[in-house]
Amino acid sequence: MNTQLQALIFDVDGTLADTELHGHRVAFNRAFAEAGLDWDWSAELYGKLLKVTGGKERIRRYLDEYLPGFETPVERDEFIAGLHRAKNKLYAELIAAGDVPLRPGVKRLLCEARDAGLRLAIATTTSMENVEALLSHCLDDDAQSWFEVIGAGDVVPAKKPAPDIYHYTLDALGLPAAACLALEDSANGVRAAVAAGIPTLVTVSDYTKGEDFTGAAVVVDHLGEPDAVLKVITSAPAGDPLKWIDVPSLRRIHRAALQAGAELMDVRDA
Ligand code: XBP
Ligand code: MG
Repeated sequence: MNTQLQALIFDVDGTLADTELHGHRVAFNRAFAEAGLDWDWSAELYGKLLKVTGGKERIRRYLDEYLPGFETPVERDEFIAGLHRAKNKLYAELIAAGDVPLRPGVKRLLCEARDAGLRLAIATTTSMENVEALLSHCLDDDAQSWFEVIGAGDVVPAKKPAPDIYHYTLDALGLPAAACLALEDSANGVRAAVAAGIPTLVTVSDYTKGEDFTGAAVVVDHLGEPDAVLKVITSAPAGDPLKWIDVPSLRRIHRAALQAGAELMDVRDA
């Protein structure tokens, strides 16, 4: 099997940009206010709700856990879907207003990867319209076309930490897991990518630092830039210290992850 690195699969929220605190959370609260609800998701409460992936699923969990007696004015699924639609519209406005920039190193790495002939894909829990808004406003008008596959939202029934969205993306790329590298920011994302057998690099975000990233090939604070070097949190591959993530360092991380996986299998087989 050709296990050279051929494609990068990016998560969106928390990885391409810190979208949660000043993006999705604010948009949820505005949607609640527009609907005449006095719900207010503080930064702290939102951190707890983020353990549930998917905006609709998050609203449902809030109702179940925090407002068990709440009677929805229309049927529950319809009520949740309506709030979620409104939230995504407001989210797109926040993105268009420039409230959520890309994380350090993201644009540089995407451009370098394209120049090096690596294939690009996205595997995310968030809705397709949110991906489109982020890519076109923060990256480039035609940035959607940079990604051969965009696996998003409800295209699979089970969201992260289930591996389904990664299986969907691998199938669409026509590549084995070992030929790809996933970039994630959360424990739920790592569980999904690792369960699909994909070596995974983590850039932690404010909401996810301290989570359990077992199975990740390397955990760093961000992708880094020549003038803003990254910090390795765990598991740097042997060799020169990582300063910023570029294509050669991705190849090195990918090789080391495959080798570590093979050694683990040898130990298990022995
Ligand atoms: C993060 C999520 C999403 C977003 C909100 O996805 O869990 O639910 O918080 O987006 P990822 P939606 O890290 O996989 O990109 O409201 O569209 O779900
Ligand atoms: Mg994420």
